[in-house]
Amino acid sequence: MATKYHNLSDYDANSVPSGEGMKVGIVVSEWNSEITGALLNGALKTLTDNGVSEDDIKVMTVPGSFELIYGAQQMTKLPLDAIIAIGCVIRGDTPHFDYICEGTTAGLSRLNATQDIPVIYGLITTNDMQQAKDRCGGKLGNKGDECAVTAIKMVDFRRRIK
Ligand code: DLZ
Repeated sequence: MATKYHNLSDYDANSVPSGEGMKVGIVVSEWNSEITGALLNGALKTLTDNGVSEDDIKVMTVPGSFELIYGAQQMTKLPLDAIIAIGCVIRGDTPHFDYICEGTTAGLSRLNATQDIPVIYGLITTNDMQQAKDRCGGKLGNKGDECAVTAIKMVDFRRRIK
């Protein structure tokens, strides 16, 4: 979580294993594409900065954040080491926000716990567009960076536990 003490793009490069040879899938929601595109770019840059080859990254889009669950589940069938799910839900005037956030979070959590490869939670849930901009390359960094570092660390975790 971004706090005034923690920037989403800050990480200790020495603590990140090499991503060389890791295959990473990214499923991205088209809703709020200005935000999700920036999150995707952050994730791509941080993955490749840490050794993941562009050829080993597969990006797929889905219409909305709720579809991230199905999209990520389908991508687990591919020869990938981790999947990053990227979406942005912005609060509106109806309870729809809560249903999408809760449904998507529960679905991605279930996948993360039941699939063989880690599913990384890249869903931004904010009260307004400015809060989203702050978290996709703005004053609080980019959650895409955080997701990329987490994906590499979790692939390394799985390799070490085997
Ligand atoms: C319907 C909807 C609404 C109102 N808001 C968002 C949003 O802020 N972010 C997002 O990613 N998706 C939104 N959606 C679309 C739903 O995620 C989903 O695509 C539709 O309900 C169809 O299943």
